[in-house]
Amino acid sequence: MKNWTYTQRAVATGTAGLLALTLSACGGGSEASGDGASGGGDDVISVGFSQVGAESGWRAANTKSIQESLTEENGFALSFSDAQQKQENQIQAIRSYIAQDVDVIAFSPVVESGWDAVLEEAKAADIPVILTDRAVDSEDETLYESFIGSDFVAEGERAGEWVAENLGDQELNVVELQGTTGAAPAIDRKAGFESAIEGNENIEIIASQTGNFTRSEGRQVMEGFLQAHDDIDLLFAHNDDMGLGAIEAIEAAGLTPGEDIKIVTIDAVKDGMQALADGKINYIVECNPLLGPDLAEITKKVVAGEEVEKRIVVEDQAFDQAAAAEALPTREY
Ligand code: GZL
Repeated sequence: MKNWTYTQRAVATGTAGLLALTLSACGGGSEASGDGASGGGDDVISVGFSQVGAESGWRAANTKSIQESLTEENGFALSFSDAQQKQENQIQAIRSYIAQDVDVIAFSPVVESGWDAVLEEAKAADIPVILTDRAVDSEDETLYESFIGSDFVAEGERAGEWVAENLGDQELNVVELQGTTGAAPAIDRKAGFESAIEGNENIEIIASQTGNFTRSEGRQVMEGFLQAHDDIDLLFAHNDDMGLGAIEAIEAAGLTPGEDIKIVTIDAVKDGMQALADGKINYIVECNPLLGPDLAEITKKVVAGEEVEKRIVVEDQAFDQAAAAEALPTREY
């Protein structure tokens, strides 16, 4: 597939709308022969994807959605790498995709900051970048074509609103398991939750610490919370997996999750929804991981020089215990 230069690609701008330019291929683009990329003819789009890792049930569902959407049958040659939650591994993977001269680079940035240099290198190589799932805090929005993902602030607000509406009429000591330090979902979910409970003097966050979005670290941190506090009323966990790890710690302490300590989480993956239906979690705000189809569509539009939206926010639902029992049989993830 030919590579397109930035100046020759239609660019959607906030004010001027689509800057429609005469689009023409910039000459022979090299076929990506990236490791893992299955080759293909001229009409195959080579994509290098750097994934955060395999830290949670959400991530596994997200990876599956991307790999099932960017298939050879659908016109793609996908190179996929797992960064094991390390930014340096993602930067290295992006640089290798630049060296392979892929048509498009896509990635889910493990943290918000520290991307400008490598994104400048992709821009200098005329390789468009698409962000999925998590955002970057780069000032220069020309460094990427589009962001596809959820509104994490809204997810945190929705969790906080449920707590305020259902439990806010009495003193409520909250402990918080934050996601990965510096990650957009961790920063934004915390901000959203705090804004929703602001002004309710009954609700106090008495401890807050990262569990890095993993079940094992969620359990370890919850063990520490339980040792330090004997008056915990509710756990707010930034994802189901940390909440599930915390349930193990709560039960090991002889307490009943969902009753002695209420639990609110975000994601709505199958294991979380099962715990919700079983009464061990009280409320879950969904974060839809099925971003593969949108990524495939946006990638084809970018390569074709068509206008793409700068930010594509996917729809999220929320579930209480009754809704979880009803939804479980048909959940895709
Ligand atoms: C959210 C995603 C988060 C999930 C976690 O879009 O980045 O990362 O909430 C996952 O489960 O680890």
